[in-house]
Amino acid sequence: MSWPKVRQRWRIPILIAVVVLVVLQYLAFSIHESSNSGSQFNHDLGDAYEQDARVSSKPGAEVEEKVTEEKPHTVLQGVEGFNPRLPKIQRPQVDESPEAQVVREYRQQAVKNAFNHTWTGYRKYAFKHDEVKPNSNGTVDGFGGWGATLVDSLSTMLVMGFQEEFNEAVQAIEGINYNRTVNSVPISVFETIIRHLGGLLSAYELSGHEILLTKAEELGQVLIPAFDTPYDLPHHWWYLESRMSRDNFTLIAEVGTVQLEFMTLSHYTGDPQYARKAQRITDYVESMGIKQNMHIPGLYPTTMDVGRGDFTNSISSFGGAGDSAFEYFLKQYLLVDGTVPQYKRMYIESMEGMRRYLLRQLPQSDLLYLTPYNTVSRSPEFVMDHLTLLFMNLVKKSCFVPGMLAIGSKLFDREEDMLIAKGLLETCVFMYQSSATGLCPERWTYYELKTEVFNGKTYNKSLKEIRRDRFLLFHPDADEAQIAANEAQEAARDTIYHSPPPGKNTTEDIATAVGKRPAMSNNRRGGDLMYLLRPETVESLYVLYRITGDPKYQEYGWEIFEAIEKYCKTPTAYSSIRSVDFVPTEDVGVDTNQNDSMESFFMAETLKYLYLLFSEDDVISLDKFVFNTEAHPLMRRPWTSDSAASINYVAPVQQTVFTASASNDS
Ligand code: DMJ
Repeated sequence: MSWPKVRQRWRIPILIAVVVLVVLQYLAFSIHESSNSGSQFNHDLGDAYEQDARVSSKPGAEVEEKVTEEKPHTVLQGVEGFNPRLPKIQRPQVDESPEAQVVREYRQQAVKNAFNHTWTGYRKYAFKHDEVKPNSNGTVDGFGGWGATLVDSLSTMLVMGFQEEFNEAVQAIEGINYNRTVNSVPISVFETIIRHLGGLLSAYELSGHEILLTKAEELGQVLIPAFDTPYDLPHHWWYLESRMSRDNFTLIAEVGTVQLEFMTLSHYTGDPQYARKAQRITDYVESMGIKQNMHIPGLYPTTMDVGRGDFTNSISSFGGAGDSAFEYFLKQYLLVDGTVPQYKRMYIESMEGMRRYLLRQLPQSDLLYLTPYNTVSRSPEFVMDHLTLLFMNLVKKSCFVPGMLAIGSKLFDREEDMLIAKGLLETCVFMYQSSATGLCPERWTYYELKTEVFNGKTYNKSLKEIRRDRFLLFHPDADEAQIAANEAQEAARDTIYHSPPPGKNTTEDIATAVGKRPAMSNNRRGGDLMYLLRPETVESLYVLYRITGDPKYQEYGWEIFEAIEKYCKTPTAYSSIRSVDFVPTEDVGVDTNQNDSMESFFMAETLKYLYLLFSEDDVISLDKFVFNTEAHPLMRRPWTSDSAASINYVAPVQQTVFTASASNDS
């Protein structure tokens, strides 16, 4: 048989076979692409995606692989396929016993019910206003009147799975006019950025609703003139309509808490001006390290003049006025996936300063404190009030620090920071547990004139030890039998919580289960006794739980939630309270101690962190998200050092459908 003849005979069949093969291959490729959600994004992952494939074959990666195999990836698990270049933050996932799961889910549902209750009240009485007044059902418009609660609640709704409520909220948000305030009062640039801009961007990422990005950009453009100062430092108060401020005053927390939001806004809009502005501020703040009033490296003082570009006091604090600036050094580093060494440098310098000068402990005690510090006189801050000389004001806002330190400890392998984080968190929890209501005062003061520098000992004890210590605090002469009786009582309470009766109302359970706590004697504590529904301690509890897996953090969180339910709940929502040491009796209702006020961070932060404390570990994992300071999760992703300021940057995630795992069943 001659070759040319064979060729002739098979030419057409071979041609058909080739065409069929090409078509089949094309079809297979298309199916693979379309089944891969966020496929566009996965292309853009480039090297990082390959690295992900390499890393996932290492020991320890099986856990994550198991999770993605068992259930479909949802947006609450972050950018699909992203594996950070930085060390892992969360502990490896472990199996949960069926009993533990029942308790966890029961508690999670209780928190979800609390959100539902609050949203229903806000929607009914104050929809589109900044806040609802939870006792009188009035409204408050202190943040421009653009619906601070509405916007601040968005990401919590998505995390908890309130899809219908979310859709309604988005429709309302479309009508916000960010070019005018409702009452021509000045806005706080800081609050607008963390609540509105952070809220819109996070919800955009989690839902893909374009209107949220449009609104975020509208707001960004309105805010940019507030940064038109010689060194790009933003004004504190800003008259939006007249584009001016009444003075040059600002705080380090306000200057240092725009970066996450502005970098994310540039990323999604492709407009680099926001990220560039944020970076110029960071560069300038770092350059002030050698300027006047900056006496200790990393301990940036709290107040600033945006015209002169200098510090106007010498007090450094991790409480209000300083707090989130330090938090953002670390979080910027996370957002850019460790590609900008400057953020790490600034964070570590500040932590070294804090460790050396601000961290104190009570004599003969393991309780750690952070105190505001005068960097010129080199002394912890004394605060004079009309009663006494107060020492060691532990402002409750500092309770975000344990979470920050714990994350930093994992990222930078700083073991001692983890010890300090655990110790400080015990102090924060102690502030709750030692009040009559189980809630934390706004400001906690210890009447002692002597303190010690941190000596390496911390109050990092087991739940059993903590309970024993608490009992002894109020019953110093108790014998072993009484201590054992207390233990039995605590165990009985645990049984109630750990065996939720099906169908029973959570609030009723809690009301009968929580007994009256004894008040702490007056020479131990003073200060501002209000509880403002603040989130910082539960934020740190969530972080420490996700990192260590120690169930005591869930127990602490649950106790705090119970106390909120018992003393803060109103028929409409939840209210801050006047005194954490006042326990209303039966003849005076709980409302006598309530303030008729609920800031939007209760829904944005407090309830979200409590919910996540009782979620599965892969829901908003710390390895996939970074929270802005208002608890709005932003997705971590591959990053190049100039990417925020470049329009040719990783394309936005192509998720347009909300796929939260939780359903709205409350
Ligand atoms: C929130 O608005 C933010 O967490 C901010 O950083 C500090 N204050 C409140 C909550 O206490």
